Amino acid sequence: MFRSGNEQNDVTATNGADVEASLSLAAVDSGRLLKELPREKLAWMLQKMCEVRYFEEKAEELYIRGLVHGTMHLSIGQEASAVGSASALRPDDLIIHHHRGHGHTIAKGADITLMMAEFLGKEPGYCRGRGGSMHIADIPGGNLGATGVVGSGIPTAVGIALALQMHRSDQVLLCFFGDGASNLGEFHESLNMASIWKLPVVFICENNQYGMSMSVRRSMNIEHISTRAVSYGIPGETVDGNDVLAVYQTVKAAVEYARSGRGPALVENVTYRWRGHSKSDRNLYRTQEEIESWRQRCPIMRFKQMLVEASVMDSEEVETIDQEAKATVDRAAEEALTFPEPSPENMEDEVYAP
Ligand SMILES: Cc1ncc(C[n+]2csc(CCOP(=O)(O)OP(=O)(O)O)c2C)c(N)n1
Ligand SMILES: [Mg+2]
Repeated sequence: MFRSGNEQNDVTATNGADVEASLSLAAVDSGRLLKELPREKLAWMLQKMCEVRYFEEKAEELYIRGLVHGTMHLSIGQEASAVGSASALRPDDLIIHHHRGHGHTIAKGADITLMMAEFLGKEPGYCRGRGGSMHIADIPGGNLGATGVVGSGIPTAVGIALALQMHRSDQVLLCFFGDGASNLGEFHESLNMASIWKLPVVFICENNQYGMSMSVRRSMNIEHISTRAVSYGIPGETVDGNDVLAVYQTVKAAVEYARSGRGPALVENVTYRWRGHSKSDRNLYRTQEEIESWRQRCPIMRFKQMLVEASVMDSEEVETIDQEAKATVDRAAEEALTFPEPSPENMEDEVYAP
């Protein structure tokens, strides 16, 4: 599936409305994966996707109750992209993500209570409550964090991957960003440098159809963002980002390619965010019908159906995993709400301002 340079002009797939018709994609064999992957791994994928969904629904509830400082960006509807990608990694591999990063953080194995604490600005949180929703890093867990500056993670990823190469490490870095970020100059500069130095980084573009209110169909004249890889002589694939197994299979191939020293790859996960860009979004740029058509392709619902139809588990087992994820998030929120906030005396600790 992953070949270098100019061999790969048969990149196929989509960035648009008629997803099911146009996602022909790299040959994805979900049936084989359902048979071959250990049941525990499949159960883990479902559990993490449910935890992402419930975490963000809880985040919304806490926001409405006035308990959250600042804004937040929800990835409800995009869970398969985060979980499918992260499940292709070894535990010691790394990620760097972006402003819509709750899913990436959970998928990389974050402790939900510490994450909720950070989200609520509490002292025991991952960044001692100084970072909040957009800046959750878990360095020991291999999550190198995010910034609110769109695209900033992409050149940073090149630097981190260069460090991995210089240390002769066989770790791989996944770099998550959005369709909007792929229109920035630093995206192009970074892919070029990563390519010429054959760095161990996989660029994951989460094409959720919009950068704020700007549709991809108005902001670029290509059908598949992954075709941009051709300019840098690296492999590029577009995948149905709402199919967790398709994402897993594609990103795994890219990770193996990078780990073997052959260099970076670009994977485009085609997906959709159900909620607004942030809490100030009034959804005036898209129709309810469009949102509803993507809700019908809910990645969690689809994966549950696949698991039951393939007799990996029965519907009761699937719902038990779902309810355990909900209980984990509910417990985490209850506990995190009792945690102390940073005090005025120590508030500036670990805050860097040049
Ligand atoms: C350099 C920079 N420009 C603009 C913004 C404002 N902004 C925040 S998110 C965003 C859209 C990003 O879209 P995309 O990369 O597709 O990610 P998504 O929000 O869809 O996940 C913009 C323009 C910013 N934070 N940083
Ligand atoms: Mg986007």
